[in-house]
Amino acid sequence: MTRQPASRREWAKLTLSGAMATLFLACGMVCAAGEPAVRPPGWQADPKLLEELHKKNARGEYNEAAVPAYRLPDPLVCEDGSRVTTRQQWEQKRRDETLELFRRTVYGRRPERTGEMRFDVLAKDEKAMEGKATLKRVKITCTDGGRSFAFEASLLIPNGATGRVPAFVLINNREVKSADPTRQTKDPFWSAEEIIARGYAAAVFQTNDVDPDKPDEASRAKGVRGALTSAGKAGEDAWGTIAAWAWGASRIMDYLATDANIDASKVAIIGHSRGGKTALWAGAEDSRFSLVISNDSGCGGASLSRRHFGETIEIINRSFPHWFCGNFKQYGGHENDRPVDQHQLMALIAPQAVYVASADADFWADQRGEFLSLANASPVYALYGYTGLKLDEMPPLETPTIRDRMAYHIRRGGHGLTLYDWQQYLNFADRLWRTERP
Ligand code: GTR
Repeated sequence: MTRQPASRREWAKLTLSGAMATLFLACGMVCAAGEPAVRPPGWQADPKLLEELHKKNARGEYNEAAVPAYRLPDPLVCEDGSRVTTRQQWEQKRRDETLELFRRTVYGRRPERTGEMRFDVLAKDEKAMEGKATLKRVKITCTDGGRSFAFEASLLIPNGATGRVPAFVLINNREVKSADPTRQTKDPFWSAEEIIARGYAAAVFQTNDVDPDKPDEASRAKGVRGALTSAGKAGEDAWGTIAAWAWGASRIMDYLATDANIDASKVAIIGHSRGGKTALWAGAEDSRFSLVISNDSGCGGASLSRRHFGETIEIINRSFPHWFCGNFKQYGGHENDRPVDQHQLMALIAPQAVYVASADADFWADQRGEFLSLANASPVYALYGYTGLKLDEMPPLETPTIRDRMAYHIRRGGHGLTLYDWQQYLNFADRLWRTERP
């Protein structure tokens, strides 16, 4: 692939970022440069693909040279200006503050109590997947203060496994046939055969079953946000659909913890695109997920909004007003006013593992911003003794890079969840779950 020389403006920006990094490190101010000081090797945007976007007059910002110089909030600096240097300080102070900021200004608040849970196995097929797995259809009912909500999940468990097995939970934001539990339709979007072949269970739920993916009031009333009471205020910090879907993922985790075939200490939550945004928030809200996977999640997910590249906050709020809380609306065009950026969402997942993946042609999701976000969470992983990714370590195409509890890859092609993506996630899980540190 041809490499483009960095434009003068870009160099100026990067140098400015580097100078700022030194300055802020020196004076200990509450900010950090989000970008590496010099243009790193590794993945570079294909100029032909960018030109195509330009010709199509596609929505969104695609000029890397126009990315503004920005400062990220330092994940390790508390609201009172004090600096976190130990894992205890992070857990007792800054983590809670950060979680609260995301609840208040991005995703909104889920109900404070889980209520009473009930799990009904509606159907069981021990000869699913040509005899390789047992399929269970589970109804999950949650009741609190006389209000009740139920939805279904499906679970495929490998037959013949000795003991409890780890599980992958897919948040399916596509139609049912993209993640068909009966396996009459096999779509790589849910590579369930691969998951089972590795000895893991594969669970799935439909986002629409938990909360309809529509902005109108009638749709909202049909989902969990209509049934249960949010801890937040309507129009401000009441939960949006992403928070509702993430709540659904936690309820599946509740179920898995009761299933004698599942090792609940090894459960991965995975989603693509809006499902990827949801997976990250689910992992932040619920530290029982041992591995959190964001596939092409982009704006409001893995990518840094201060880069103002690809889909922006303004665009996403206009297209999907129901995904985030009301307070998030004020940051369209005002990214620098955000008290957090998305690297802090990844920091909230620490010390659990996080895998972020992008696609070469998926500029809408801002691949570089997704990588930089992950790398900027490294200081929090370092508190736990884990090596993270460095800002200049964005790898070339299809070269997965793994550091302790962090991993990243960018594959060929466009927006999607493919067999290649699944294989990398499974490789990482093999390593994570079988070679735990003592
Ligand atoms: C797009 C949206 C993205 C992404 C995607 C998807 O239209 O702008 O943020 O989430 O949908 O979920 O496929």
